Amino acid sequence: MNGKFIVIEGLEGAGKTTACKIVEKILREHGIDNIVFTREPGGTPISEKLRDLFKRGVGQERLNIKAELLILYAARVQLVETVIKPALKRGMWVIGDRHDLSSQAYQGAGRKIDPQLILLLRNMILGDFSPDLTLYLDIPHLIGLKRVNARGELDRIEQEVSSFFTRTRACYLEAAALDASIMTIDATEPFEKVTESIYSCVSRWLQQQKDM
Ligand code: Z5A
Repeated sequence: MNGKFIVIEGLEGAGKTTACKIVEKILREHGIDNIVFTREPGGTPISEKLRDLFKRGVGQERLNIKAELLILYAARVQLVETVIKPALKRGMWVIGDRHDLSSQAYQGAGRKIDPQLILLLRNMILGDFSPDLTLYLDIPHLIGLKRVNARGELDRIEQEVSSFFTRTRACYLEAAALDASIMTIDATEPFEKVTESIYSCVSRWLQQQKDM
């Protein structure tokens, strides 16, 4: 099989980091060892600088929401063009901790940025590039927050109000309902159950890829 791009999405604390490791384990069990990991925003030296700018801002200056969106797309295109596409071309498999759907959900629904603007940016910057499979780990914001609460200082997004995350989650669920390449996993379940669901989704999908 040629390399594929598998993305893990979800609100914070959904268990994305854990899910990336489970997907890696499944791929290795299927004899796929040429795996690259990415995270967004970030994943290249320039994109990591942009991540820091996005997460922390600069001093007291308020980051305009359209500037925020552009920072995210700058980081994304740098990662896609210099890491993801070259890796896929070499036949590697890429496991991404977040990708473009995060911008649709957080900036589009959460920040209420005009969907036309996001679509325009998406089309101009990414064209028809998209993940082969997305696992969306669904969790209510407050449950996810409880899991990550111990981490300390909150970043700009983590300081948002509950309604922001309610809109963000609704956007994820709507996207998953409309797009067969996005599979929803109930991330409120205990580890063992979530692991089982990921195994079942990814194994089924891998079989479909082999049959194609
Ligand atoms: N963002 C955006 O706005 N627009 C964009 O386009 C992009 C991103 C790409 C990135 O932050 C922020 O950027 C993010 C969206 C925004 N902000 N928010 N919110 P990040 O990379 O620093 O953080 P994150 O992406 O939200 O990930 P996270 O907070 O690290 O969560 P996670 O990776 O999903 O969770 P985890 O680390 O795997 O697990 C968290 C804890 O829960 C950990 O202690 C686990 O042991 C525990 N856990 C995991 N699964 C379970 C289960 N099943 N039961 C119990 N406990 C569990």
